[in-house]
This record gives sequence, C-alpha cells and structure tokens, in this order.
Amino acid sequence: MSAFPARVDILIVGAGLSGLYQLYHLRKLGFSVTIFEAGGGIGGTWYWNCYPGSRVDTDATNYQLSIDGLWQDWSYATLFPDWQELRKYFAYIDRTLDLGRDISLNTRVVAAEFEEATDEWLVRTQKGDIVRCQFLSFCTGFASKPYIPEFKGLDTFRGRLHHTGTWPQEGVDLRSKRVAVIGTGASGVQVVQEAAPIAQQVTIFQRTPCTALPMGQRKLDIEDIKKMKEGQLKAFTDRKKSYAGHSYDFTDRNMADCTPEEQEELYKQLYARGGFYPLFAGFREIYTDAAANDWVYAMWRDKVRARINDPWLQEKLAPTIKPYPFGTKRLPLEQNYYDLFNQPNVSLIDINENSLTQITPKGIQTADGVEHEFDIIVLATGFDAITGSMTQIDIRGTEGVTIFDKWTAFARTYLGLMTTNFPNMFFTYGTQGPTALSNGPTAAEVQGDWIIHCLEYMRAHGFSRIHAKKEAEEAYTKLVGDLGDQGLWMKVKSWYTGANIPGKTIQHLNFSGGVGVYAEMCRENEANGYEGFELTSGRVSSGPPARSML
Ligand code: N01
Repeated sequence: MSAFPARVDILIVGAGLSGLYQLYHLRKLGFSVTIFEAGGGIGGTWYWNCYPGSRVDTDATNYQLSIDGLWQDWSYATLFPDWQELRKYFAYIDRTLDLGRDISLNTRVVAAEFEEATDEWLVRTQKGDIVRCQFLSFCTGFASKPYIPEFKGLDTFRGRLHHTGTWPQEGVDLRSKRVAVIGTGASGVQVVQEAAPIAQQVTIFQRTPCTALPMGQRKLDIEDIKKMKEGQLKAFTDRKKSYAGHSYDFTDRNMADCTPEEQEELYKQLYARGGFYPLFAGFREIYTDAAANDWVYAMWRDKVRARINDPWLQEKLAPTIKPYPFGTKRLPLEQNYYDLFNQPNVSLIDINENSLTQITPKGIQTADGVEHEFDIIVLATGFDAITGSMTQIDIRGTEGVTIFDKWTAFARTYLGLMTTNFPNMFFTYGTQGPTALSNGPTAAEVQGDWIIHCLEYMRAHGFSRIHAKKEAEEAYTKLVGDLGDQGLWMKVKSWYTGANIPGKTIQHLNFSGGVGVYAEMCRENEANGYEGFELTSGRVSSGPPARSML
C-alpha cells in the first residue's frame, strides 16, 4: 500500500466495500483516485468489528460485489461468513483488482474544507498531511463512530473493557473468564454466543429485548456453491429491484387475502430458510399495519419462549406484550442465543428493573447494591450511527457551514448522496440513503454507480462543480420523512432514527421506500441530466495543496 499524491481527482474516505467499488470503477475510467483508510487494513466494518462472533447477517449470495471477473472465482465457506472469512474476501478483492497501490492505510481523515476559488477540497489527515482533490467521496459506512454511554466509573475498571466496534486486533481471550456484555443488539448477541461455551460466567445487561431471528447458518458444500454460481447473476439483478437489497423480496400476496393456515404456512417456510427471509420475504404489511405486526410478533415470541426453560427469562427475552413493533429495530440473527440462557453460566440482568449504577474497579454495580465482579466488560452499546460517521469529521463547506452543525440540527440531503453547501462531496451508505434498510453491497453499488456515472458525465461536459440545490434537498428530505411516517419506525427508540444517542435529533435517517424504488430514482435523475443539482464549470486547478487553508 503506497504513499499518496498531493492531488487527486477523487479522494475516497474508507476502504470498505463502497470505497473499493468506487476506486475500481473510477480508476478504470482514467481518474486519479486514492483511498484514505483509518484502519490498519482494508475491510471497513470488518477491520474494526473483530470481536468474538462478529459475522455478517447477510447470506453469502448477497454479501458480495457484482464486479465482473470478481464474483466468478470467489466462494465463501459458510452461508453467513464471520469476520475472518470476510477479511479473506477483502484480500481476494484487493489481489484480484490490484487496488492496494491506491490505498493509504492508517490514514485517518480529520478535516476537509471546500475551496471556492478552485472548486476543490483540501483534506487533512490525523498525521497532518494535506491533500487536494476535486471530488471527495465519503465511504465511511453507517457505524464508524462507536457509542459508549457515560457510565459512572467507566475509567476505574481494572479488568479489560472494550467496545465491539474498536475490538483489539490481537483479540481478547474469553476462556474461563467472567464476562459482562452490555447491550443486546446484533453485536451483543454475537458476543454472547461465542462467550457462553467457553467463559466461566456470562452476564448480559439488557435494556430492551431484541427480537433475533434464526440465522440458518451452515457450511457450504460444492453443490451449494455450484447452485449459487448458477443463480448469481440473477441474484445481482434482483437485489437492485427488491425492497431490502436482497435477491428475495416481499410476497406479492396481501396478508388479508390469505387464510390463517396460508399465513402460517408461509412463515413456517420463511423461518426454515433462515436469515432475513421472515422479515423481507413475508407480508409487506407488517411494516405498516399494527395488527399484521402483532401477528408476526406473536409467532416469533411463541417460537422463542419454547426454547427457554425459565419462565422469568421467557418473559424478559420474549415478552408477552410486544415491547415495540416487530422489525422496526434492527433484528439480530442468532444461532443458539436463546438456548444459551438454559446454561448455568449464562445470566441476564434487566437494567430497567435493576439499573446499572456504576462501573467499579472490580466490575459492575447494580441498583440493588450488588457488585458483580468481571474480568472482561464488553460494551455492545452500538454507534452514533449513520450521521455520526461524517459529523465526527470537521467538514466545512461553503458559507462557513460545517457538516456537524448542519446535520446536528436536522440532517438533510438530496438523494442521500449529497448535501447543500457541500459541493463536490458525495457519501454512500449513509444519511437518507437506503442504508440500514438495505443489504450493504447493494446500496454500495446503486449509490456508487450514480456517483461514478455523474463524474463521467461531468468530465464529458466540462463541469468542475456539482451542488445539490436547496429546494431539491428540502423536497427529498420531506419525502424521506413522509415515507418513514408510513411505517412504524418512530414507535421505538433505535439508531434508525438517532434515538439511541442522548440528545440527538430524532428523524428518519433511512430512505424507507425500498432499494428498488431508490435505485429507480437514481437512474431517473441520471437520465434527466441530474435534475436538482447545479452543474457549473470553469474553476479547475491542479496546483499543490494550499497548506494555509486548514
Ligand atoms: O448496536 P445496537 P450493535 N445502557 O445499537 C444497548 C450492525 N452490525 O452494535 O435497545 C445499557 O443495535 C441498547 O439498548 P436499547 C447492525 O446493522 C452488523 O449491536 O437501546 N444498554 C442495545 O441493546 C447492527 O444493527 C453486523 O435499549 C445500552 C445495544 O446497547 C448495528 O451494527 C454485526 C445503553 C446496542 O445495540 C449496530 O449493532 C453486528 C445503556 N446506556 C452489528 N446504550 C452484521 O452482520 C445502549 N445500550 C453486518
């Protein structure tokens, strides 16, 4: 991986799937492109999230890029690959597409400022290097700013305490340890599954029960792989038309038109397939119709309770009364999460009943006065998701506006790709894109294609600047809000709406109209010559970095 030039046409921030996809295509088109990656390796989320059990909740067919010449020779060994397998996939991408020579690792971008005189960005790294680029593309994902709650005494703990999103690269041995896991989202569930078989004791601090679905994990054999390869091209096409960016989609049938037996039979089959099938291949109404949502919750609840011996735990993990609409908080996938609670070394503390009062040198104290002693505390407490990946960087656009100030008040974008006052700056898999409601690689490609085509178009027409018009941004942001309000997402506190972070503005942060609809909007926008964007020409510089700007 090489040193970077002083000026490039396009600087990409982040070497996850989005960043690599854009680097590959833009370089092929003859642009000069560099990726700055904060981590010591490529892989984005799979570099940082190397905690025990970390694995993708998307199946092998869908969790890959569709680049021709890439997918044909790659096969995962498991249906839901873990972080180690995913890192092998990233190494394969790097090798096959020869991307490394344009990636600078350990290069964290801390600031960027737009220079009106040249229509260029000046980007500063943590090490103090400054690079000039005409276009800046943030491929920083939705979960690159870990959230650590302000627990009293956090710094006093004498054991090991780590957030899942910044897990030590060298690993942490959980064997025979007393492990606390705070948080029961996708990360917490994965850690618990890994810790319970080997740790001396695992104590889970739960604030809200998750509604995990069975993963259906299995090893892939030669026959599976052959079948996958045969259907792969169709899967790539289908996923861009679907609601959630997977190769499968909601049933065309209305729930109301089906008999109770037909409804049950459908969900029996979807559960048997595993993964997100019950969520994204069942009835669409579960997202909009409270009664349909109640029905699907009750079915999930009964299946889960049947696996748990202790009635108290049954009620804590799968409450009789639905705690929030099913599917409105990101569902984890589980392999044996609920069964593990039957083990004597696994226990649960409901912090609504018995709150976590402070972290102590020896462990965690709860409101009942008990000090629970631990060797390791795992903070699976999530992220300042979606907007946080960019607002943590000092990004300054025109008129002195920073992205932090703009989005902290109320995040606005046009098409989830650009935001007013930040010309020549794109972002992918972030604010107001399909993001959390989409399979990652699909969103990376749909949004990446729009950016790539736009840059080609600008070059062909001699434009040096693209800027999202304010009225287009207002209209799109309203659309995101209106679509979101048609669903049940506001009925729960979650990172989908910013409600997991104290004080953060609560708003719909995802485009919830579906990936297929979104992709069509992007294609239309491209076809009509980028309506809603102002394209201008005239200011091009290839000069050295202006070190005084930042
Ligand atoms: O984070 P989360 P995550 N005291 O925000 C709890 C992706 N991911 O890291 O629900 C006590 O979902 C919080 O409680 P509550 C995936 O998209 C992907 O698990 O807010 N508890 C919740 O239980 C996922 O959705 C993979 O009441 C506190 C938990 O911490 C996203 O990352 C694998 C607390 C946070 O859950 C984030 O998942 C893993 C407090 N003060 C993760 N504050 C893949 O497959 C928060 N909590 C790609």
